[in-house]
Amino acid sequence: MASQIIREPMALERKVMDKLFREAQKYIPGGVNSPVRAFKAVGGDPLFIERGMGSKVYDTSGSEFIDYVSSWGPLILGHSHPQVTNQIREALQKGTSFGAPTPGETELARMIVQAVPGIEKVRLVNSGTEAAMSAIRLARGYTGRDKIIKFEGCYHGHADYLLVKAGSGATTFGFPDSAGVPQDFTRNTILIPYNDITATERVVKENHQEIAAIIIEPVAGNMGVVLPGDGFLQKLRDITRKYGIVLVFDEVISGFRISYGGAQQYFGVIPDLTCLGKIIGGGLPVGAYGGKKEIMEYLSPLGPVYQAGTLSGNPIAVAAGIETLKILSQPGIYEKLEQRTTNLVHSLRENGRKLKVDIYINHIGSMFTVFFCPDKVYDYKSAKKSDEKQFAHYFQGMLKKGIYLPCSQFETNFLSLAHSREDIEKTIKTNYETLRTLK
Ligand code: HOZ
Repeated sequence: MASQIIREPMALERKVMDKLFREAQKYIPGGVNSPVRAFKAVGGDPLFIERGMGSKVYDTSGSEFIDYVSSWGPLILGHSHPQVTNQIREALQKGTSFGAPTPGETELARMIVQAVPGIEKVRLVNSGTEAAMSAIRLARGYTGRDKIIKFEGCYHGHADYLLVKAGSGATTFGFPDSAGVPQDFTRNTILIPYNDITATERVVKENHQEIAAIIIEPVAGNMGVVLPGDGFLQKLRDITRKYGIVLVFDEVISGFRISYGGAQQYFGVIPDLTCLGKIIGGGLPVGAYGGKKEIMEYLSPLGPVYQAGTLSGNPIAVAAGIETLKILSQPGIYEKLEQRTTNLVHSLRENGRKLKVDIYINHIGSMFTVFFCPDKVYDYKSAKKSDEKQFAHYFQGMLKKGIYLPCSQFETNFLSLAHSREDIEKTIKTNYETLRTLK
């Protein structure tokens, strides 16, 4: 690998990749296995990635990019971290799946319970989607109620009743309410604008006997980064406690990302149930949901709520997750990530100010989004005011100069521990040059 020639991004004609994309489209809808990977919102065809190392990805024509997608969040240590890949290799020697308990599952569960304040017991699944739909079923089983509250622009995976005003690809492609979801399936989903505590209190007071759960991304990462306003999460905690409603934090993105104990530790608000994914699998497919023992013990085989999975707790994914969490548990890691991100964000803001380009940046921990709009972004409506055309130009300009960003205005940039001072300096410089072309 070391001897491979790294070409300047886009220096090569894209013929090889065009061919790969044409071939992919023959067999895979849209040529992608998850819609957010398509470059539809920014134009052009997606890169085909050959490999990743540290903060960089390399496409099939050998071009190098500083990567801020980080596989949409899991790769907080960067690509191909040697300790993680070693553990994966070791686990592989023993077999790939058993459909029976393994010691590693208990170890990962123990680490999660020790790290996340709201989790006393946890169940491993295979994706964030599974985690969220299982947590909702559990909340319904536990309370005996049907309705749920979700917030506009939050994305909790692609279960029918959660694909309502959903963020991520659903927003990017202009279908926040998916076709194929019977109206009847969403009639128990109540929608409220993010950060609107007045509306939440009113709706809860009017419907509390029917509401099983309030589910929220405590830091929204699927309409771009949107932060909870002062006291918002605490007020949700107070009102759910008052009415016996299960508070579910979807920390698939924020879990182990903004602090070792996630957003709940960062803000000091402890939910009843938590959904996890991404980082806890170290880059392999994993999800989890956990919470109060009393609620979790409603799950089969102890209780009446059913949920299952052949590959749940897969030993390879579990090995990658354990090693990732071991590294993250060392002191100073999150401070370092947050400091680097803050420095980067300050310089990007400064660039916008100098060049008089209207940008608004939200950031927390190692997550940030550059919105192309002048005003504060605090909910779905304000995020949607962004100039998506300008974003598309920006994205393409950055890509041409070797910076790989999420290909939508409504996604999150993720820094990893592998992003070096040089990477950040190059990103700031490229951002300046690219913003200048937008004027
Ligand atoms: N939450 C991720 C993007 N916002 C999901 C990635 C995907 O849908 O592929």
